Amino acid sequence: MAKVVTMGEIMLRLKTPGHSRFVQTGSFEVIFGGSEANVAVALAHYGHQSYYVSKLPHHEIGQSAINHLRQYGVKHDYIVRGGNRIGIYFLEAGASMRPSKVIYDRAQSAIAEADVNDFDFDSIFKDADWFHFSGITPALCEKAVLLTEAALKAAKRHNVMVSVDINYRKSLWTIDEARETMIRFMQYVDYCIGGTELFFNTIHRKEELTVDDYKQMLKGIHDQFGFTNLVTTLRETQTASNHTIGALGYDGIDFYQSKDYTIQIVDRVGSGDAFAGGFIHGLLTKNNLQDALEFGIAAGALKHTVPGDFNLVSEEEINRLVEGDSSLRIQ
Ligand code: KDG
Repeated sequence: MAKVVTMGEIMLRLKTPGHSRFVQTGSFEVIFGGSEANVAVALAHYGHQSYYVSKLPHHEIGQSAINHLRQYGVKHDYIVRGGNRIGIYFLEAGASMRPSKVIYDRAQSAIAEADVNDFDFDSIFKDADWFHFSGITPALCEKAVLLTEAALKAAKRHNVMVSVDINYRKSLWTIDEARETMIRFMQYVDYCIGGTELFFNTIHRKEELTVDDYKQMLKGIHDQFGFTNLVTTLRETQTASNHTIGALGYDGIDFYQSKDYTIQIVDRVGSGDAFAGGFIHGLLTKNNLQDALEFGIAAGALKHTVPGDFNLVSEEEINRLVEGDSSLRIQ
């Protein structure tokens, strides 16, 4: 199996129980999550040597985050200790027509304050096969932009394949800031996931777009910016309890469309990361875009059934869904 590296911020996730509102809850469910950590867990689950790069404080909560990753098979050799704090995100799950809410408390976290010299990127990437990052890390602050760029340059020096999930977070940076940085980073990227809103400078309501709209957007991104291998998830419904997803890919010549799935939501946080992890695994093992999309979207669909950020489903369960096993139909 491959050596896969992801880099980002793992955070303490404090979720109100059930569907309680922030203003009424007296307690929180405590776990850990973070986009690239979620991808690392998925890839470890599929049997890869999955390494996570980050910085966490010396205190016990930092250790607990590492233990959590280890528990799911993620390798922590490249996690540096230091800095003052771990980021926190508070989550209130939506219900019916009330959408979920996220509050970040992550300014000046250890990874946001990390220095490029904290990491030996050449030794991290010298024998790596894949590097995945997301637009969340460079959104944290200017230092994190430099850190991401240093990682990307090292990955490319060692001919490592690179994927990005654009993962635009409007509470962390403006669309103009995101465009400027992410477009500059695209020279290092082999596979780009999502981000249609960034490249078109508008936030679309996904459920109002047709597949043809998405095709035009992917082709537009390709023609305008010259990237190949673009994929996006499709047709998300807006209700808090029900969701239909599929995926579309474009390699500069042909479009590829996956099956789609309608899902009842247990916890949708991390489903995009589950898609990314599944898609990367698909590319590493099946080496064709169509099969990678099918595996990715089935992984993303199954994530909706698992509480927490991590996609704790096996390759076998995902394959059974891809193959249409009716005992696994989601709805
Ligand atoms: O994709 C899921 C992430 O949004 C969640 O894990 C929290 O990383 C996170 C973020 O920065 O939003």
